[in-house]
Amino acid sequence: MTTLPRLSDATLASLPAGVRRPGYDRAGVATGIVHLGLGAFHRAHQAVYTDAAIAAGDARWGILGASLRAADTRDALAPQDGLYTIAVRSAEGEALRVIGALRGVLVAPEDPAALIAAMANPAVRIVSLTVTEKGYCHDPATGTLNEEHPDIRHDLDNPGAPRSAPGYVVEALARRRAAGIAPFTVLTCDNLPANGHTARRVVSRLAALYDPDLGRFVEQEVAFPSTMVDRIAPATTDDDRARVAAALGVSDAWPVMTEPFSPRVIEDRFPGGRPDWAAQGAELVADVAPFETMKLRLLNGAHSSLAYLGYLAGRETVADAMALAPLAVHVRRLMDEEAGPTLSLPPGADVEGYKDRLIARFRNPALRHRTWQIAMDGSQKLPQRLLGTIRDRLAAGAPIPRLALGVAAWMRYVAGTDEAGRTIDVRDPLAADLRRRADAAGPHAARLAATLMGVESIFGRDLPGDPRFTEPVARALDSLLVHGVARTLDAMNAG
Ligand code: CS2
Repeated sequence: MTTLPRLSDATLASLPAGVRRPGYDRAGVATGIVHLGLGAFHRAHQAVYTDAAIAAGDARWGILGASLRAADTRDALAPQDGLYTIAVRSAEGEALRVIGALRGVLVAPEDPAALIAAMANPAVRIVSLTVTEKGYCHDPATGTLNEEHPDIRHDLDNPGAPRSAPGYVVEALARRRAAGIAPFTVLTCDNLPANGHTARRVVSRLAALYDPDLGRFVEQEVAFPSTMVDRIAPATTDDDRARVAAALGVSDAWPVMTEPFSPRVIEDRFPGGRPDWAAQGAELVADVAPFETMKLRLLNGAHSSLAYLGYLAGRETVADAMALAPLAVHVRRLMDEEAGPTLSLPPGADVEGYKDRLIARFRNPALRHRTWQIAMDGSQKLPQRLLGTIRDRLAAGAPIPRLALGVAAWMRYVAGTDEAGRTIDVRDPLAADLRRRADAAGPHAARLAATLMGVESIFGRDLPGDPRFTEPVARALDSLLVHGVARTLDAMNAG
């Protein structure tokens, strides 16, 4: 790509003066955290907070990252001594900062034993995860371990060489227990409902399948604090790489693009200690649940709605989708009229301010967050982003037209063709099943809605039998199929 030297410890000193960099001796930093799933979300968020905590003087918390599938992150970052840039982008411009918290990167399938050994090291006090929703191998509708999941079947037969994130966590906890080493805290940062509880349920069930005693140990002795971690970090493009290299004067194979905003609310349950994230601006609280629900229902619920409706209407990015005026109106009213009223935040929490900021964040012209990226894995996302909200609304006897439209747009999307007749590259663990169902139903709204609602791992058993849900979804889907996104929104906004 370029003949510039590579970003590394050796070239750090040559960076332009305006670029913030690790202001500490990296060689003196110990590994206190193992992180599974080294994507942009982690590198834009927890690693940044931890970098600041190390810079403030606590050298116990270097991060060893592990990729559970591909080698690409390791291949990019190993020649850079684990250094990478975050580009904080907004209409005002771009601020670059080099993060030094990452002490190394492992590729789990290359050497599963090495990752387990690292996790079993007594100096490691926290194992954190951003493995995306599907990485928990759970049933999204119930939040329980999917015992038929191929990776879980594999891990039960090969506990010493697992494939799944829960498999690694269980095996490492078992090793520590056998060696008399206190367990690490399991810190999930994924967008799951009650994420700490869900992680505990999944991991302790897998442990119990290995050995009931181990299951009880995990259930009772291991801390799984819940978190609300929030920062939009779209996939990096080659243009981003070129721009960052030009600004740095050295090349970075994998810089992370992100936004100025990065709230982090964490339940303060870390028996083995934690970095002083609070001094870096994180909120440590006794109960994260209300904040998590707020984020999942307002940010992620709106994001998925924008992704499906925007993609179908030919909008490439979230900012492009927000530029479609009726879609921007819809998203705001979805938050104000349907999702917002289901939330119960502690006194003093500024929900109105959060919604206002969300609209501004979605409009950020510099981020280029693709609707296609957010549309991925909808089968794993719908339950906590739209369906939980729908259940609460129905229980309160309240209407759900805008939530139902989001579900219908997902149905229209997974059927595989956009409004211009182009094939959609649907990425989802259930894509093949969804496609088969859609093909069998044809472009007939009631049939298409009924067959897709029959996927129990998404919709559960209750919703497909409730006409207060099925009717508005089928109506919205019919309108999307017959009139398209723009006219459907116009009609809804006029109501
Ligand atoms: C997005 C999230 O890709 C998606 O599904 O909705 O990754 C979102 O950007 C983050 O949760 C923001 O904190």
